[in-house]
Amino acid sequence: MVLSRRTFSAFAGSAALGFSLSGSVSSEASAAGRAPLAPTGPAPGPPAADGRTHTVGFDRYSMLVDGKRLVLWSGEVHPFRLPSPSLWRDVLEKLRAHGYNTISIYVSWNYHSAAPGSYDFTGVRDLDLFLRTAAETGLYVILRPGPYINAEVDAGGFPGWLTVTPGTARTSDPTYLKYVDEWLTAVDRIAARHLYTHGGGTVVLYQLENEYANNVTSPLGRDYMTHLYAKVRADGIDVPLFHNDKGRNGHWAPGTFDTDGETGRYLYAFDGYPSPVGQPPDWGYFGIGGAKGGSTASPETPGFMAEFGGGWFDPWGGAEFDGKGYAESRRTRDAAYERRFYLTNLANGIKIHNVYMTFGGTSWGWLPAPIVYTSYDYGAALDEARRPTEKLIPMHQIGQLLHCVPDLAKLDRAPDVTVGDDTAVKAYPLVNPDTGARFLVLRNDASSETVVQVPLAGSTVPVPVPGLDARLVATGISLGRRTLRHSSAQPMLWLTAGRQDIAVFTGRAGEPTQTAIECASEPTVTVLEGNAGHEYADGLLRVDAPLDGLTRVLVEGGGTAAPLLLLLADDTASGRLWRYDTPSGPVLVHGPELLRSAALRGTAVHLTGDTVAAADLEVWGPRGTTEVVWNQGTVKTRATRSGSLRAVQQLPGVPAVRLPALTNWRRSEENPESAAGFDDSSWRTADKKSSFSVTPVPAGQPVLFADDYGFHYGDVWYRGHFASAGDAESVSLSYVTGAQGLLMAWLDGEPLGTHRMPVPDKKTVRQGTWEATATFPVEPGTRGPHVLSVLVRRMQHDEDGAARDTHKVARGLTAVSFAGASPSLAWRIRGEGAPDRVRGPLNNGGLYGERHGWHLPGFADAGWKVVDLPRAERRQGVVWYRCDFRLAVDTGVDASIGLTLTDDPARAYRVQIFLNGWNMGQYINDVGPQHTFVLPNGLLRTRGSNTLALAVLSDGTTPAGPGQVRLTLLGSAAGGVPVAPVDSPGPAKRGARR
Ligand code: IPT
Repeated sequence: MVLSRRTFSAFAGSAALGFSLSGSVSSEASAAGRAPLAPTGPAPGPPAADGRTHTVGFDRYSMLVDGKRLVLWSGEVHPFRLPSPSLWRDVLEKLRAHGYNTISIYVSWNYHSAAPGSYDFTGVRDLDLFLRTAAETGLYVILRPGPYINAEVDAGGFPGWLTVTPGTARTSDPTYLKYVDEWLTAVDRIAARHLYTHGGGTVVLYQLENEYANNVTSPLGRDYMTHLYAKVRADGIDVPLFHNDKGRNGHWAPGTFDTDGETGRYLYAFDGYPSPVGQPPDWGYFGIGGAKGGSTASPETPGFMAEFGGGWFDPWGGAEFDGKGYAESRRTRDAAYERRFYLTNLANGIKIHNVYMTFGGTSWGWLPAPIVYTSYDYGAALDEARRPTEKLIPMHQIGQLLHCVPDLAKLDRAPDVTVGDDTAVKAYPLVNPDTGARFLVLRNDASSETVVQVPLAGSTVPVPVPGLDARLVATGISLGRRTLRHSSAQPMLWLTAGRQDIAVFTGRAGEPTQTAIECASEPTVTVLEGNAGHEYADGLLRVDAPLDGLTRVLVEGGGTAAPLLLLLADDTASGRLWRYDTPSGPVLVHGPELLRSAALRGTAVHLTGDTVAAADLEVWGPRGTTEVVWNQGTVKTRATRSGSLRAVQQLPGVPAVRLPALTNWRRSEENPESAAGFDDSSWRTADKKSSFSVTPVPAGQPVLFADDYGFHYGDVWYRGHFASAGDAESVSLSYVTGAQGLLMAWLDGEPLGTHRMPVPDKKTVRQGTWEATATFPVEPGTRGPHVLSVLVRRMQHDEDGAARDTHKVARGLTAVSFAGASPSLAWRIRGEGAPDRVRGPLNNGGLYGERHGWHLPGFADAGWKVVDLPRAERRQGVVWYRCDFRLAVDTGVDASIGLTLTDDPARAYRVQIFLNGWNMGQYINDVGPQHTFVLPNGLLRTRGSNTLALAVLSDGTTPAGPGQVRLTLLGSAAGGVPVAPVDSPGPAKRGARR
């Protein structure tokens, strides 16, 4: 694309002052090298639970915190998908370091409530601790407690017990509202303590409901939303509230329902998950991209994307990513996707931007909705094993920029820049009306790099825009005590360290850059590192340099007393630059994989962080800093011409982590429930006549839906007793599950067979409920009595995205009939025991082994038979394998360890994986695609002994494993956070009913 002088002057001509992309110095202020008008003040520093009162408001441009503009640059993280509270800090520190200033969290009702009136916020469910950790990390919080959350969790977050209550959920039904109030009271009691308005924490926004697209105009919906609003306010939540519209529909925009007479304290937000293929959509904020949404729907509130896709989820069988799993999600939504789509969002006026997910984590236990498997990695910027990926780099670049350049918090669209139509580059010109700072987002929708020729200062500046990527260029922004005229590279940050200002610009390695800085007179320029040319003319210093690592140019004099260190960083080098704000001023660190914290004590700067490979360490700190301490060890440094302290020797990388082989397995068979003589007299009788399920009860049959008998999670057993089978030829069992559910049946202890729901394909993948009737031939002996035993793996409740009570679709058996006879059956049912008090309601289903503690550490398995893996046995039913192993990971090493299962993919079996009693998820050998299960430290004793228990369910049609079972090192770093062991009681303390 070539911007002609004529077309570009439209843009330049409207410059409020100072800067002109056409290159002519358009005002005296700029010619004199005077700094542009300051925005409303620097962006507020990192928030803390500081005990002070704060105002949290907004206008149509942005949030206003204590009257200062703030762009919320947020990542979605789910505490319930990382069941090890110590690691919350690890994830949050990684996000903060990479430029995020906010996190957004769901709170999942089902995770905290095993029964009506019971709300548990202890241990891995400690919301208070999570919010405290976020505040300590300096992150704002967007809180999203539902009551409905979707989120690919069981029943969209509704507790199992809610499926058996009357009334329609997600409406103004009084029974539903009564339970909603219970939940909100419990969450809000904690949330209210963490509001930024009172300095108790850093919660600044609170979401009502989730993508509620039904009943938008009916009282059922309006009264419901009105109720939620009033309830949350009554609970003392005084930060702005909002709802996330499913798309740009204008649903639940301010004024569409009664917000208790309040105005100006409720925001409009919407979600977007555009296809990564094709052009990023415009959001209408500036009147482009459609009539609805953005400022059209809500002109007085800032552009707010409550969720914008940072990846996507994958169903059982891996249909979404052609079986390639989350690596493919990350490949199709890579770093360039993030830069290209998110800069487009900013260019469309979005000022509250949340990426769903930024750390996806694990849907452990029975948390996953039927459409997803255990891993919720999502292809997010931080992977399931907590390892930073390349996707964090553009987020880091943009996040730092938003912090350092507050002009970006108030943008108007500048007159259009015409770009030639022979090119795929789209240009979004933007201006801050107060400061005159200008920005141009250049987006390349073609796959190969284009160089945009931008005429600047009498010459043409080539701005390279890589294929399927974007670049933000700025003019007229402050770099401390100097002003940027232009750069072809993207500004990333500036700060004042000691005497000097430091400014960082970024782009791709190898690309040429041109940067022009206003200088009243000719400065002294020293190229300290890298290749760079420079010249001074007409009040401008121009530096030309190809990007290669970190190029350093020192600018001294030129009418400004303070030196400016110009750092030109390629993407990789920019990912090794860390800004950290301390009470004595900002610190800039270059070199290590991660900087977690910086603190000044006397003349020493104390740093904590991670290394993987050996790394340089260089620190720019406030004046008087002479010593550097890294992870408690003093580092020998020398002062550099760059004004930094640089370690004389590299920091060591991470030592090797050795993992043991898993040996000495013990084996025990179960499913006594299938035997004719099993005593089920303590089981519940299944004889109900009616149900609140949305699945009809078949005429003439008892209710067999498991939820109606209090069994909501995992496997459920049925035993149907009958006196005589007469001339029965076959039995038909109708059942309902989520995707990949199955049923196994036995008659009088003899296997009848297994029925499995089909593997979802691209078409059926979104389908929640799976219904089938399995018919098995029977040859009952003439002599009764008989017993039909059935095991159903339910695979969780549907979500309720459309607000049609689909979480109340039945799970388990629905109807049973015989051909050739009509015996009358008396049913007993048995599912999970009382919830594990520590591990929570979603940890266990109703397998015999689970009911008897076979999954727990310390369970007496001495009598079990010692066996070697792999196994290959043909059997319908359940077999358990247990093994203990010890780890001795060095202290100071953060190892991410997974459990990997592999076998011949033709073998039909699945495995529930228990680590120290915690249900780490489900492996389905012949479906996949997941083979590696992350074992989070804390649950995993990295220095000590651990117990693995595998509950193997096999259908008898093929030999069944386990095959190979081994520990996998997913990543490691020297550093990390201190990890406290998560309580993992054995049978004695468990307190569960057998
Ligand atoms: C949107 C939900 O709000 C969120 O909970 C999650 O389910 C996400 O999608 C997908 O992972 S729903 C929208 C994509 C229709």
